[in-house]
Amino acid sequence: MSTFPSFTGSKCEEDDVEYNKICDKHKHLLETLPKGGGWMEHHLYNYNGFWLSQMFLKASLLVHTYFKSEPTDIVLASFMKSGTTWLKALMFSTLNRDRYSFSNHYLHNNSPQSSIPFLEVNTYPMADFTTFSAPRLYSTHFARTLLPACMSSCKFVYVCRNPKDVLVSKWLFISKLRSKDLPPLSLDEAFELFCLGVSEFGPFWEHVLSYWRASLESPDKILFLRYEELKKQPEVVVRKLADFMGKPVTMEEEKKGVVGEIIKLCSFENLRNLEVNKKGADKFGKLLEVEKKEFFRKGEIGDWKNYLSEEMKDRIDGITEQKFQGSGLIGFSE
Ligand code: PAP
Repeated sequence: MSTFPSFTGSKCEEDDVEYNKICDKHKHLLETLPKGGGWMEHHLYNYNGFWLSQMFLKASLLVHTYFKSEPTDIVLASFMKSGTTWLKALMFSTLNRDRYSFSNHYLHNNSPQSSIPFLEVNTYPMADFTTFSAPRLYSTHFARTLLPACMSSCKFVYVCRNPKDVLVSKWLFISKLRSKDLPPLSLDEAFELFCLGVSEFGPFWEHVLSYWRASLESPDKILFLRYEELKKQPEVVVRKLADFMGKPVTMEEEKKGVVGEIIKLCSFENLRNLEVNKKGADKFGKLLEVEKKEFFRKGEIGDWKNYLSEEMKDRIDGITEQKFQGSGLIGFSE
């Protein structure tokens, strides 16, 4: 059964030769990598085909150096604003369903973000993931090809979402986090950057394809989900998750309505209205703090219709069709 990570803090940055080498490499990369317009900060940096902020570029180097995966790990992977918070709650409560009662649950007093930590924000000192009992659960926004080779033996749950909803959700979210030293980012500017692929952890399409291709190669290792499918058929997806995580729903649990309890606990309305998710902030490493309420905005399919013009819709749909062509991946019609 999964438990929580601890942070050893045993290494001192100044004395750590290896860490200092990474800092030098990071500095060199910041000076030499192609730059693009940042959403939250001045710039993003194109590293091995993906756009990362300074902080996550360094995190990538640290993960490659320090992180040791276990074959039993289950990793939640997603592009930003694709349903990570929801999946964190669902995966945590599905895997740990013997541990908490639905009337007095961990998620009643703790945010979903705290239930499954991000790999890339726990990099130095590296979260001591070894104190997890198997299977360990953690999440990442990194594309599949940016992860260290050791992680190819892990299981992944990937959730993707209509890029038009992702764009709108991300623009509204980032507008609140954007550096106060920068002028506000207009929707037109965000749209242009998104279409060019210049978006934290993106391009969106290459991100999705990195996991899609891996899921075709190893369907038993990667469960590929869609936010829209989860909205429409949550029972089907929760059963799939339980099977995939090696804890199928039993006949007895079916009779007790356990699947329905998990869905109710993790529903947008329930999570958003919990006191714990209304106040305070989630901390992501040393540098990033986000008001918990920002993770619960509308939680709907198709809210992009309230923001994007017909022309914008056509352009994103065109890019999606072109990028996904021949991949076997069906686009997002809604
Ligand atoms: P992250 O990338 O910052 O971790 P992520 O959780 O992936 O964010 O996405 C947030 C979106 O999921 C928000 O979408 P919206 O802006 O279109 O509303 C948020 O409202 C939605 N969301 C959060 N929790 C749930 C939930 N339980 N059910 C459905 N949608 C949810």
